[in-house]
Amino acid sequence: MTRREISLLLPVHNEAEAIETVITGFHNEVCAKIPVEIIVAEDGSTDGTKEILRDLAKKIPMKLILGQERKGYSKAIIDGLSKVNTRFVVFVDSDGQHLARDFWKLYDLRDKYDVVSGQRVNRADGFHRKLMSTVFQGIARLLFGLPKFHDITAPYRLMRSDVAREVAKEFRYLKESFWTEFTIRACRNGFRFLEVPVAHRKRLQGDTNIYKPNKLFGIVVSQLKGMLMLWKETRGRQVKSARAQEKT
Ligand SMILES: Nc1nc2c(ncn2[C@@H]2O[C@H](COP(=O)(O)OP(=O)(O)OP(=O)(O)O)[C@@H](O)[C@H]2O)c(=O)[nH]1
Ligand SMILES: [Mg+2]
Repeated sequence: MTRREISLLLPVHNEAEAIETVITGFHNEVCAKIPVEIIVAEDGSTDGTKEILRDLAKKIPMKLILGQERKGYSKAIIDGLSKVNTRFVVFVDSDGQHLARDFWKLYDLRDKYDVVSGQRVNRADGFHRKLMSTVFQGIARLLFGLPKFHDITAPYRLMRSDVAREVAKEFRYLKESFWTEFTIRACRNGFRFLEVPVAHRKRLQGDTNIYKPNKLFGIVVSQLKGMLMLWKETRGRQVKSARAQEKT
């Protein structure tokens, strides 16, 4: 493989303590072996992350998207996706919770499924986070008739870029849980998933940027409302049956 066929898209917000280690880790583990384009979707950082990224970009080739205002995870992912021009894209958080070496578990299955999703085994999150995920996973399954998922919100995923774009352009409601809405819509659009176990550890430094304890109640309410709106929108619309794999 000479031409780049894969992009690695990292959303970044206030990750000054971790970002250099994480990007260097992926660069050494993956970019040293296959040509991968690193795309960094950063916005709203106030802790020196932008400066670290600008310096790092002098040593490691990457596309940098820097924004002054915080966009939120979902918008950052969607904007980052607009810069992808490779056949496949891998999404991964930039806080060091995932291992670069697990990339190969996803990569090896890239031609066999539409979406290969890194199922977090021994998820290194607090009880309330795991409980929230389990409950929302159950609700999503009931409301949308999804197949059984172990980790519907998994943020480490590989897929064809056309699949990512097709589904992401429909995204509307679950701003605090992009991957839940993505998974629901992708299943309804007939895309085939495989979950692959990957490691998960505590973030390298700092604290969650999204599920802050004082925001949890608001997030739960907005997620429930979002699920309901998504259900209303999709109710009565036929689910597409699994599509044949697209040939190149
Ligand atoms: N560009 C961008 N990235 C974001 C934003 N919010 C979060 N992120 C990134 O998205 C990833 C997930 O956010 P986290 O705060 O780690 O959320 P989490 O993994 O659910 O929480 P922890 O378990 O505490 O790590 C991290 O890499 C963040 O830097 C945002 O508004 N914009
Ligand atoms: Mg995290």
